[in-house]
Amino acid sequence: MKTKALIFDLDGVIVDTAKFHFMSWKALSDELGLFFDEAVNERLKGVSRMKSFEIILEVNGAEDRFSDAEKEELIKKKNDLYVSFVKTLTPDDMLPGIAEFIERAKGAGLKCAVASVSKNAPLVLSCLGAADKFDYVADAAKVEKSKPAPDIFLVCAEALGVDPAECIGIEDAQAGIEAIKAAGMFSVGINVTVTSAEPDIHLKSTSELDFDKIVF
Ligand code: B16
Ligand code: MG
Repeated sequence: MKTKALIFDLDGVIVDTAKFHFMSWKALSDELGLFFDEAVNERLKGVSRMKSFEIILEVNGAEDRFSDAEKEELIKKKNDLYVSFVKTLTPDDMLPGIAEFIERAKGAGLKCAVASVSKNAPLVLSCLGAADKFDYVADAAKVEKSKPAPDIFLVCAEALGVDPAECIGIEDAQAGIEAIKAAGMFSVGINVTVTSAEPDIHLKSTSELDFDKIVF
């Protein structure tokens, strides 16, 4: 394959915002008397905001405790706190090696896109000073089927005008690896907790992203 595009997940690949998600869900859970720990947080990686709250409710056997309107209000509260943490991000918070890897890819003429299910992706990228590094950022609000469905990766490939078979997807979540594979792309995993499909290449950290070994 001659790679023409790289499609990056955001949280866990470009920046570590999982800690902010954890602190925000923990604050909401404590307020509501719900159990929430790191293991539950791990299950929320790559999962949409509402689905994440539903997983927390399910873990607590509290699926029917809130109406849909109440759930919307509660996830808004969680998001307001999360956004206040995101606003503290600076360019120094990009994960190790990522900025260099993207520069190298762009220098080699590859297109780069972001396939994040986060509705805060544009804000996160702007706080990192990284918005202009990408040719396309998918709008999570407009992609109906979330990861593990391939849709968000396919939307990126289409927007870039590149065949999915000529794309490499980079992800830290199992749901994301499944999405990349279902899209027919080559997958690179970053410290994925593998419970099903293995990524084609699995690295422990973004600092191991070596352009010459990964892009072919
Ligand atoms: P938001 P990714 C995902 O981002 C996170 O991994 C996941 O934990 C979070 O619930 C989701 O974004 C939604 O984020 O509440 O900001 O819309 O890994 O797909 O970049
Ligand atoms: Mg992620």
